[in-house]
Amino acid sequence: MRVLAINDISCAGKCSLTVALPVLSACGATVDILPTALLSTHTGGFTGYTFLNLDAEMYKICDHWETLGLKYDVIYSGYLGSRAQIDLVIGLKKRFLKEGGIFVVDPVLGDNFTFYKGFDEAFAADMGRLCAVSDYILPNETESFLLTGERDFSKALEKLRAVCPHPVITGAEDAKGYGLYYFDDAPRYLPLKKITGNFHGAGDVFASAFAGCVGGGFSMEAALKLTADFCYASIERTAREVPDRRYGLNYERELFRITSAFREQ
Ligand code: PXL
Repeated sequence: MRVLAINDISCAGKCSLTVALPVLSACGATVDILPTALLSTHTGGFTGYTFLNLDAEMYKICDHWETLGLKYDVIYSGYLGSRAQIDLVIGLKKRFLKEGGIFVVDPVLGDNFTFYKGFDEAFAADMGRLCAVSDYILPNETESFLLTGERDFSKALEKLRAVCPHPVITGAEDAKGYGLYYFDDAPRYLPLKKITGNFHGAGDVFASAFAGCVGGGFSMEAALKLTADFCYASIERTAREVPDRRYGLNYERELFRITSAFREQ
């Protein structure tokens, strides 16, 4: 399986591409990367971080790849550095996704019911257009709200499903408890255990593992269960081992869950 991971490089604080590469590799993928921006850290909870937008370089990289005839089984996109990049990524499906390949979009926009720094309503509307050309989308509860205007997850899932065949709303907390709302061939709910706290980078660990599992041949349900187990174990370990939660998940020693599932597949 050959995967293209489109995301930023946050040099410190595990998230985005520094997470996507090892996690997708554990799924047995050969991973190429298209970096969207270069930051000293991610933007959540840090001040004074550096940010270099890579718009111009992305166009050049893609033009070169076209001369090589590169094609991917899976394209997975996460944090995008500008609205212009959204149109570029929409175009990549046609240019680089194999016939029958899978396009997974994590519409990174915000958390805790606020936008991440640099994002706004216009960005969310453009992200909606990217969701509309994808096979799987993985909004968290905040992003689900920003994309649909719905706080009720069943209604939000219905709206997302009108746009994309397989939406997953992650980290959804409501009267039912905590879990995933998703649509495979019908609307479904997967209850999960919750560990209290704000764990930066958890969404990227989740999206990378899910893209690798579903791209690697697991059913949507099996991919979500395996991904959720891996994330839970990583978050539990992080809660024990990492005092400063801005630096991301200690997922490394939990990767065996993924590699062993692929060995048994
Ligand atoms: O984990 C999402 C993410 C990715 N990349 C950057 C971010 C964030 C969230 O804050 O700032 C640069």
